Amino acid sequence: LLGTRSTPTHALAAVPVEGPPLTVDGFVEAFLQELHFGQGVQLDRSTVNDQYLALARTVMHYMMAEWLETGRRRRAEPTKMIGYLSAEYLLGRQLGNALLATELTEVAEEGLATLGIDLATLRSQEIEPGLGNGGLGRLAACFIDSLAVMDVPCIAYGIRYEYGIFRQTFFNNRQLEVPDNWLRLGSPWEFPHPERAVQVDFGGHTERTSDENGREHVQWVPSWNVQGIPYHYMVPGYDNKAVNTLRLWSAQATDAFNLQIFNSGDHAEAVRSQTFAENISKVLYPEDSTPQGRELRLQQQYFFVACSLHDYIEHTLPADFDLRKLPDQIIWQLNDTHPVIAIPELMRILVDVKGFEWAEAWDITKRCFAYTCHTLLPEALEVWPVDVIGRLLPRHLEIIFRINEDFLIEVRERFPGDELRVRRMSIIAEHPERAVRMAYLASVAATKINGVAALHSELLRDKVLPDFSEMWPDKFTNVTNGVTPRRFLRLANPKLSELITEVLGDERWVTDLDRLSGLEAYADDASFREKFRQVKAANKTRLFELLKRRDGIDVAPDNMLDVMVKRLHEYKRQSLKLLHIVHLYESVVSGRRDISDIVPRTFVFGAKAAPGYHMAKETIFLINSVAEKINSDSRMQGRLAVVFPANYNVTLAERLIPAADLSEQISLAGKEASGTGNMKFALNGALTIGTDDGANVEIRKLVGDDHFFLFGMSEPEVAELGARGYVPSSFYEQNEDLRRAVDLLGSGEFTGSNRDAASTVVNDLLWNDRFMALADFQSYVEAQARVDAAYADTEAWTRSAILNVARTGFFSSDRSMRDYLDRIWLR
Ligand code: GLG
Repeated sequence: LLGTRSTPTHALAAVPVEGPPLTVDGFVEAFLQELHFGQGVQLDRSTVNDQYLALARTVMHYMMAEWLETGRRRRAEPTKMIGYLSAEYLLGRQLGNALLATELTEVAEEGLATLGIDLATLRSQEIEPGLGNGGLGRLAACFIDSLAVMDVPCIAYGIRYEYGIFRQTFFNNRQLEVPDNWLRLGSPWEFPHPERAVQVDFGGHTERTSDENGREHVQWVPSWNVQGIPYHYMVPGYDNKAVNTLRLWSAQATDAFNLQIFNSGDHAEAVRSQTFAENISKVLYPEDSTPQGRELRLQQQYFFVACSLHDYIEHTLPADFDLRKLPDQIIWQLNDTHPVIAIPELMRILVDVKGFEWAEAWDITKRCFAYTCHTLLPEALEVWPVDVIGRLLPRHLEIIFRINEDFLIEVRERFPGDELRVRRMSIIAEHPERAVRMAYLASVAATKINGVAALHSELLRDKVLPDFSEMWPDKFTNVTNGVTPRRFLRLANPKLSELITEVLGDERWVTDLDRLSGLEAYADDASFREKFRQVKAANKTRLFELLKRRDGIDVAPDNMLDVMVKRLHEYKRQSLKLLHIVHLYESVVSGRRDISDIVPRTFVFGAKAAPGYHMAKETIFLINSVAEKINSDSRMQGRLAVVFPANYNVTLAERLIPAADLSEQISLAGKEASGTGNMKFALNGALTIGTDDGANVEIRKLVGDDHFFLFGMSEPEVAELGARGYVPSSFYEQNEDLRRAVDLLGSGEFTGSNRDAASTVVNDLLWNDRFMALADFQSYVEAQARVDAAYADTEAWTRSAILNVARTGFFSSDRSMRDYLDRIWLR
C-alpha cells in the first residue's frame, strides 16, 4: 500500500485547513507550540537553533493552508503546467522570504520580542541551501519565485545535494574549500516523501523481441538501480495565496538490492552499495560555466530527470491520462544541457514502456521540451563520450542514435549534397572521440531554444548554433534574464523599499516592477536625493558591521564602494580589475600621482573559484596578496583599499548589493551570456561600469548612456581582433601605465618578493590573455577616470543612481516569466 492514497469517509476529512491567527498573540502561541511539541524544549532551555527551527515551522504553518489550497485548486481545474528541470537552485536563506510572503515579518518581530527573542538573531542562524554554483542556479530560484507570485502552475525539479557549493576560506591568501554541510543543524523547510520513492535503473544491456505482428520490442535489462526520495519545499508567492512546489530528489540504495547482499553475509559490501547509491546526490559539482565530464555527474543528471518524469507521469497525471495529450499538459523547460537526457528518457517511456510507435512518440516528445542555453563559450557545452553513456544508459544511447539517424535524413533532404553540413550538425561528434553533443540533442528535440539576453540570443543563433537556426529559424527566441524584486529589493534593501513605497504611494511595485518608473520625477527633487543618499549610507553601515563581525574586516566608511562579485572566471576578467587597482597604487608609490588626487575607493571582491581551476585560484591568491599590501601601506591613507570577504554567497550578496556605489561588469564582449548580478546592482542604485556584453547592453539602453560607464571593445571588434591575431604583449609595450602595472604585479612586490607566485597570472596575461584584458585596459582606465569625475558631483551621481532604479523595472524575473509564457510555454 506504499504510496496509495487513504481516503477517509469521515466528514472531517474535507475540513478546510487554516493557519494560526495572523495576530501577535496567535503567532506567539503557534511559536511556543512548535517549540514545545516540535522541538521538545521549553523556552528557558531552548537554544537559538531550537528557536530558529520552531520559528521556521511556525511560519510554514501559515503557508501550509495556501499550499494545500493551491494544490486543490490546480487539481480541480488542470491547466498546462511548467516542469522546470534544473540541476541547480541557489535558493539563499528561506526564513526572510517566507516571512515576507506571509506578511508576518512585523508580527514575528513583535511576538518574539515579547519572549525576549531577537528575530534578526534567528534569521542569521539559517544556513543557506547553496544548491547551485552561480548565475544559472540563482536564476532558477528567481524564476520559481516569480511563477509562484504570478500563480502559474509549476513544479520545479532538481537534486537535494547533501553538500552544496563548498564554503570558501582563505589561508595564506589562497582559497581553501570546506564541505558545505548545510543540513547539519536540521532542515525545517523540507518534507520528505519516502512513500513516493522512484526507482532509477542504470547499466546492463538491451534485448530485442518481436511480437506476433513482427513489431520489435526493446527491453532494457539494467544491472543496478537506486531509488530517488522526493523532498518537497514550498515556493510561496506574494500576497496572492499561491504556493508552488519545489521537488528535490535524494538518492538511496534500494532495499532489495541491499538486503540481498546483507543476507549473504557481506555486511561491508551492503554498506558499500549504500554509500555508492547515496553518492549520486552527495555533492554539487562546483563547476560554473565549464562542464565536468565525470560519470557521476551523468548519473546525477539521469537520476533527477528520470525521477521527475516518472513522478509527473505516474504520480501527478490522472491514472487514465491519454499520453498523446501530454504536450497540452506540460512543457519541460531544460535549464541548460544538464537535464537534456530527459529527451531520450521520455522516448524510452513512450516507446518501451507505454508501447507507442516511434514516430508518434517523437511527435509527442518534440512538443514537450524547450531548451535554454546559458553560455557562449564553446568549451562549456556539454559533451558525453558515447562509451560513457553506453555503459550507464545503453537504451538511451540507442535512442539517441536513432534520433540522430532520423535527424540527419532530414538535414540531407533540406540540404542535398551538403555532407559537410551533415557532419557539422550530427548529434554525435566523431572527434576527438565519439561523443554526444547535448546542446545539439536539445536543439533537435526542443520546440524553442532561447538565449538569456538579447545579444546572447543573437550570438547563439548566428555563432553557436548557426546550422540549426538556418534549418529552424522559428525555434530561436530570446528571453532576457531577470531577478526577483522580492528577494533582491524588497527583502535585501528594506530602507530603499520603504522610500520607494513612500513616494509611489503603495507597494504594488513589488509585483509590478515597471512602476519604478514613477521614481523618474524624483531624480530632480533635491530632498528625495538626500533621502536616497541616506539609504545608501545606512546600507553601507549595515554592510560594514557585517564584514566586521563576519570577517574581522574594517572598511573606511566614506569611500566609494566599487564592487565586483561573481564566480572567478577568466572571461569575467577579475584580473583586469586587479590591473586597474595596481595601476592606481603604482601611480602613487612611483610618485606620479599624489594620493590626495585619488578619489577614495574601496574595492570589494567576492568570488569562488572551481577547486580544479588553477588560473582562477591563482587569481584569488593574487587579489588577496595585493589587498594585503595595499591595505597595510600607510601612504594610501585609506583612500585606496581592497577587501575580499571569503565565501561570497546569496546571503552576503543581499548585504553587499544594496551598499554598492559602482557595479563592475567587465567581461570581454561576447562572453557573458547575460549576467544577473548586473541587474541587481542597477536596481539597487549602483552605477555600472561595463562592457557591451550580455544584459549590460540592455541595461545601458534603458538607463541611458549618461548613467552608465561603457568601455572596451564591442563584440564585432573582439571578433575582428581575434581574426587579425591578438598579441597581448604589443599592448603591454605600447602603454606605459599598463607596463608599469604588469611589471609591478610580476615583480614579487605583492607576493613577498616571490616572483613565481605571481607568474601564472602575469605570464598568461602577457603571452596568452585569451580574454583580451590588456586590449581593453586603456579604455577601462579612462572609463574609471570618468567614474571618479562623476562621483565628485554628488548630486549628479545620486540623480543617476535614482534613474538606474527607476529605469530597470524591466529586469524583474516576473517579466522574464511573462516572456517565457508568451514566447515558449503557451505557444
Ligand atoms: C550562466 C551565464 C550567465 C547568466 C546565467 C543565467 O554565465 O551569464 O546570467 O547563466 O542565465 N552559467 C551561468 O551562470
